[in-house]
Amino acid sequence: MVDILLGLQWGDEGKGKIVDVLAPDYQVVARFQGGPNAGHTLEFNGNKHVLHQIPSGVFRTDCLNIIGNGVVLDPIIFKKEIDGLGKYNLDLKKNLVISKKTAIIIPTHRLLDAAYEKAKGDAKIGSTLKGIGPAYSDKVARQGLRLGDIISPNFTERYKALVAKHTQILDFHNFEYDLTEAEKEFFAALEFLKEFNLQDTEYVVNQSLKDGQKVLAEGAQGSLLDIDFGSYPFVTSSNTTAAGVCSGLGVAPNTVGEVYGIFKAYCTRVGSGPFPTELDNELGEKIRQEGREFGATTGRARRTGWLDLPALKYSIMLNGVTQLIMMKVDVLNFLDEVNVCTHYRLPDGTVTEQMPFDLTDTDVEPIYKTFKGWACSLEGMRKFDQIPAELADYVTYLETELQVPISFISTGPDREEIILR
Ligand code: 2SA
Ligand code: MG
Repeated sequence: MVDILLGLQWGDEGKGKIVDVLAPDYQVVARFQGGPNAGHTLEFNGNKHVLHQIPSGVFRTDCLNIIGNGVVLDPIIFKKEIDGLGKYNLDLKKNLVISKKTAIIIPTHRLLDAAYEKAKGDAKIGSTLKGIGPAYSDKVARQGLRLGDIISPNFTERYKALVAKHTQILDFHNFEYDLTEAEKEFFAALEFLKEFNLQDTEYVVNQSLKDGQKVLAEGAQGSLLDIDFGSYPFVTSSNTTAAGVCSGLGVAPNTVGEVYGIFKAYCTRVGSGPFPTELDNELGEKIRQEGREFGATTGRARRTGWLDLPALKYSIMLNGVTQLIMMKVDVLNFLDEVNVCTHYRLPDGTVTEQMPFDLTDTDVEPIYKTFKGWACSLEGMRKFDQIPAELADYVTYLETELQVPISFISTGPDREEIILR
C-alpha cells in the first residue's frame, strides 16, 4: 500500500520529523510534488538537518527514496543538498532514485519568479522565489524540460530555446539579469545529476508495491496551499493534497492506504494571503519565538495564529485523512488559555464551518472556544496517560470535532519526543 503523509495547514507542520519517525516501517519514501520551496527539518542524535528536494527517508539507510515525476527539481540546489549530506556517509547513488519525468527548474525560472513577484507589487504571493511557479507553468504549457532529457544530444538546443522565451519576458519586465554564473553552475550540476539513478520511477514504485513493500508518500507545503483548493492565488503551484500522490508518482487510487494528516496545535503561514485566526500582536510574536517559526528555506518570520477548525476540517475532507498527528503542542505550554476557532462569522452575519469561495475578499470573523491551558512542561512524557488533564481534554475535544483519531502527539523537535496513542 501507499500511505500518505501530508500537512493540513499552510506548511511547516513538521512533516520531516514524522516521516523520519515513520520511515522504519516503510521500504520506500517518495516525494510527489513541490521542489526546493520545501524545507523539511529533521533532528536526531543532536543533529539538525533541513531537506528541500530529497525525501526525508534518507537518514534510514534501508529505505529507498524516490523523487517522483510530480516534483520540480533544481539541479543546482540538488547538488548542494547532496554535498551537505556528505558528512552522514549515506549511499545516495543506491538509496535515491529520481524520475526521468521530473520537471527541471532552470536558472531563468528563478528570475521569472522574481520578475512576476515584483510586477505584482503589494499583491505579491510571498513566493520562496525558487522558480516553482514558472517551472510548473512550463510543464503545463508543454514546453518544459525533464530530467530524462539531459542525456539527449539536443538538450542544450532545447534549453536555449526555452531560455530565449524566458528572456523575452524578462526583457519585457525590464528585469536585469546576468546568467553567466548560474548557467555554469547549472550545467555542472547536470553532469553531477547524470551519475544518479534516473528511472521511470512509476515502474519502480509499482514494482515495490507488487513485491509487498510499504511506500510512504511525503507531502510538501500544506493542503491550504493547494493550487486548486488553497487560498488562491496565495498558493503554491502543485496539488499538495492526497490527489497529487497518484499523478505525482504514477500510482493508482486503489493502492492508497492510510492518510496521515499533520497539523500544529496552532497555525502558521509564511508568505502573503488570508489567515483568519492570525495573531498579529505580542502573543503571536511569543508563539513565533517559542515555536522557532522561521522559514526553513528562506528564514522568513512565519505569521502565527490560533488553530482553525473550519480550515482543518476542510483539509481532512479533501485528503480523506485516516489518522491525525498533532505537532508542537509543547509550544503552547506557556499559555493559561488556549483558543480554537470553531466557526467563521461572515460579513452578512451568517455563522458557518465552511471555507468561503474567496477568503481573500471575504472578511471572516473567527468564533473561538477557549480552553484552560496545561501551563507546564511536557518533557519526558511518552504516554497519553502521563499528559496533563487540560491537554487530554483539549485533544479529546479535537478528536470529537474532527472525527479522526489523533495517533501521535509531538512534544518537541527530536525523533524521541513523541507520544504514541
Ligand atoms: P512558492 O515558493 O512559489 O511555491 O510559494 C507560494 C506560496 O507557498 C508558500 N510556501 C511555503 N509555505 C510554508 N513552508 C514552505 N517551505 C519553507 C519552509 C518556506 C520558507 O519550510 O519554511 O522557508 O520560507 C513553503 N514553500 C512555499 C509560500 O510562502 C507562498 O505563500
Ligand atoms: Mg517547512
